[in-house]
Amino acid sequence: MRERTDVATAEAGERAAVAGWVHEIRDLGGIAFLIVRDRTGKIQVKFEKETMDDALVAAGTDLARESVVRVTGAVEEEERAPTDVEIVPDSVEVIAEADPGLPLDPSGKVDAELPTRLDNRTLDLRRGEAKAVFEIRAEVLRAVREYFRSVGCTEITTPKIVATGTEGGTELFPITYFGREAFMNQSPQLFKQLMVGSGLERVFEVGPIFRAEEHNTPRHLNEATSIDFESAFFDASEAMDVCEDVVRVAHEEVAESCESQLETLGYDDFGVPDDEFPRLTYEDAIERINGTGALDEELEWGDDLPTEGETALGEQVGEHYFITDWPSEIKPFYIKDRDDDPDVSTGFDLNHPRMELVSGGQREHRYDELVAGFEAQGLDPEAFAYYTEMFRYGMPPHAGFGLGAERLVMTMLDLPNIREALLFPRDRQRLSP
Ligand code: AMO
Repeated sequence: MRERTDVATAEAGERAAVAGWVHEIRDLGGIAFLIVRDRTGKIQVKFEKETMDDALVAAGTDLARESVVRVTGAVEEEERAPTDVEIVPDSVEVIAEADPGLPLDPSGKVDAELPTRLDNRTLDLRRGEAKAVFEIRAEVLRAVREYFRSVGCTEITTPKIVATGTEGGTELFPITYFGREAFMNQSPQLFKQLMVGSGLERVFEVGPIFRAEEHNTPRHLNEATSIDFESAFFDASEAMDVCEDVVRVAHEEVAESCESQLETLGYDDFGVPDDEFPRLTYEDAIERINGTGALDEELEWGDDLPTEGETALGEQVGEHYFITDWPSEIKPFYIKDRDDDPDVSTGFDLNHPRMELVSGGQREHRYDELVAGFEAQGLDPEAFAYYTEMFRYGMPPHAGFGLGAERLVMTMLDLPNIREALLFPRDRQRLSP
C-alpha cells in the first residue's frame, strides 16, 4: 500500500497523505473546506480559490459525499479548524466516486430507521455512534477472552452442525446433511461439558448459537453469540463468581479503554457494576414479583417467570442480580438437582434489570442420574449416547454458564434493540445482508 497518514496523527509542520471519505464540503465563496474522514477521525482540507490552481480546487470541492479520496499536502496549525490543524493540499485524487443518492446519511444529521440502517450496514457504520458500538463490542470480547485465560481456561471451538438439540425441541433450525436430518446448534452445552472430562478441564467458547425463536422482540435474535464457560470441580456458586467477574471485567475494560467511543455515545459517567450481585432465590423472586402487582395472576412454584414479571423485579432490584434455586422441573436435563432437595435445582440465571443475560448451573455428572433425567424430560438417551457414554469413564463434578454477548453489549450501552449489537442480525424477516 502507498504511504498513508491516519487523520488523527496529522501534525502541524509535517506533510500528510490522508485517504478516506468525503464527509462534508463547505463552500464559503472565496474559500472552501473539504472534510475527510477515516477510522481515526476527521480533518479539514482548505482550498483558497484566489491562490490555488482551479483544477485542484475543482478536484477537492466538486465531489459527491462519501466518495473515497486521497489528499496530500502540508499540515498547518489552524485554531479555527475542529482539530486545530488543516491540510493545505497539493493534490486530490478521487479513488472511488460515490453515487450521490445515498440510502442513509453517514454524517448522522438525518436519522434513519433501524431496518434502513441494517440494510446498509456499511454506510451505517460510517456513523460515529454505530461504529462506537462495534468497537466497544470488540473490546468486550477481548476483555472476556483475556479474563478467561487468566483463570486457566482454554478457548475451544465446537460444531455448529449437530445431530440433536439441547435447549428444548421447538427452537431448532433443521438442515439437510448429506440426506440426513441435522440441526444448527442451539448451544455448545454438551460439547463444553465433554471437555471438562477431557484433559482440558476448564474451557470457554465465544461462538454463534442458533434459535428458531418464534417471537420477534427487541431482545431475541435467531443467531446470537454465546459466551460459554465450563469448569471441572466447580459448583454453581463458583460458576456464579466467575460470571460476576466476567460481567464486571467487561464493563471495567470498556470504561478504561473506550473513552472516546463512550463519549461519542454521550456517556459522561459510564457505570461499572459492583463486585457482588445480589443472589435471590426463585422463591424470593416470585414473592417479590407477586408483591409488585405487575401480573394479573400470582405466580406459583414451578411457573416460568414471564417477561413482565422480570421487568417489574428488575425495576425493584435496580442492578444485576442472580436468581438461584429454581424448580428442577423447569430447568434442562443437564442441570443437577440439589443434593438435599431434588425438587430444587442448582441452576441459576443472571439478570440485568432489563432482561436475562445468563443461564448456568452445576451439571449432573453421574451417569445413571443423567440418563434418568433424559427419560424424565421425554428425550431419548440413545440419541445423546455420544455425550452420555463419556460420563461412564470418569466425569468430574462441574459447572458453567452461557452469557449472551449481544445482550451484554445491549444492556451495557442501553441500546433499545438487540439488533444494534450485532453487525448483520438474523430475525424472522431478515436473512440478508
Ligand atoms: P440459555 O438458553 O438461557 O442457556 O442461553 C444463555 C444466554 O444466551 C442468550 N440467548 C439469546 N440472546 C439473544 N437471542 C436469543 N434468541 C437468545 N437465546 C439465548 C441469553 C441467555 O441468557 N446451555 C445454556 C447455558 C448454560 O447452562 O451454560 C443455555 O444455552 O443471554
